[in-house]
Amino acid sequence: MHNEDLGFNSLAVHAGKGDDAMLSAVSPIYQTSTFAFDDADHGSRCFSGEDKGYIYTRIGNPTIAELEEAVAKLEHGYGGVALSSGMAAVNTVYLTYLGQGKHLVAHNALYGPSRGIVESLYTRFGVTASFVDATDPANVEAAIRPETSLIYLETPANPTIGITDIAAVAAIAHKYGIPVCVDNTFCSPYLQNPLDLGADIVLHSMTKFINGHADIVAGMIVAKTKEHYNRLRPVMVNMGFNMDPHQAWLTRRGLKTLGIRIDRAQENAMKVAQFLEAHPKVSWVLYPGLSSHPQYELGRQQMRGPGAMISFELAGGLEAGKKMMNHVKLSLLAVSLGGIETLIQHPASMTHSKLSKEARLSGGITDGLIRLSVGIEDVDDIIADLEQALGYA
Ligand code: LCS
Repeated sequence: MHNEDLGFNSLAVHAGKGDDAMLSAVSPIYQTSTFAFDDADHGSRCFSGEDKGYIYTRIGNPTIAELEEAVAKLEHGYGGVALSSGMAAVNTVYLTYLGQGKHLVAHNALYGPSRGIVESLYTRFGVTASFVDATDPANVEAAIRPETSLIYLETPANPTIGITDIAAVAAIAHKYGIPVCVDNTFCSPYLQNPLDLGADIVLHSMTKFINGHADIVAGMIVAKTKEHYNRLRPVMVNMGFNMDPHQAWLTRRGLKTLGIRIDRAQENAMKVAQFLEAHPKVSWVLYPGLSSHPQYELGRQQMRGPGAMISFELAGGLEAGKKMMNHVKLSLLAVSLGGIETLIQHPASMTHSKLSKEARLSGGITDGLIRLSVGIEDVDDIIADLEQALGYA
């Protein structure tokens, strides 16, 4: 089978199958921590890299490798590095490119801990950071310093749904020789391929759309080149940020239906966004599929679809929002996103609560902002649920 000739959904189902004894098993799992060598010389050849044999699961495992290869193919990258969580992926990128005296330029609205860990931990090790509104690429250029060693974006951003022009930022970064990493969690490779737009590294919380079933936590980094891959992979291995084979097996299963799940969820999200925008109790809605989104045109160029994430605020602000969230019946009041269930949450008191209010507001995360991850239920049921909950707001 030549993977090069296959479409997205065919690759999502088949890519990454290794050439080994269990190939005839459609969905094998190697739940093992270690691998026996044929003899001592074989062992030493595996360690030197002369032989491609597996050694130890923290270093590599066929079930994990299948997932790494599949996501790397879907992201059009050189290689994938699977990790125990999305935060392990974020930290592997930070640890690889940041260090004493180095400077990070990042978008000002990121998943809370992706920004928080820089401000609370990396600064202790001599890293400095500028969080800027990267939806205007000129702000990124203005923040670059001689010691800037990484530009880090999330687009669309969690939870503001702001869209950054990846190609424009990559062109600026590469003038200065700085690598660009894009957190592609909100789109997944089904809707956006940052490496094709000039990014050097793409990462995912696979806890979200890629797995999609709210049953595991997982992360992935895909490097565009062998050089970046060879820098990133040892950090994962030696920090012990590795994935477990069972986690990889479940994620590989979830990946198989990524395309059809997103097709359904974003079809639902479009109708939900239109419903919210027309509702008298809603003051604003941000969704890449609505022409009211400030980067609507950029989203249409850069993304293959608007996705399933919506942010909105009620005219009654936070208090009204809480009443609404307390009365949903079908949707779940829960963090996380990108799964088959519709989830609603309040970033200022939940996912982004560890950031200072100043940091939240600088990124546009207002106290009244509510985030909705639209699932694959029947859209009439989702809208009826939100409508009855809005009745309490
Ligand atoms: N990047 C983004 C954009 C995320 O939304 C998250 C988690 C992460 C990285 C970290 O991934 P994890 O370690 O959780 O797999 N976002 C969450 C959220 O919005 N609610 O709960 C988790």
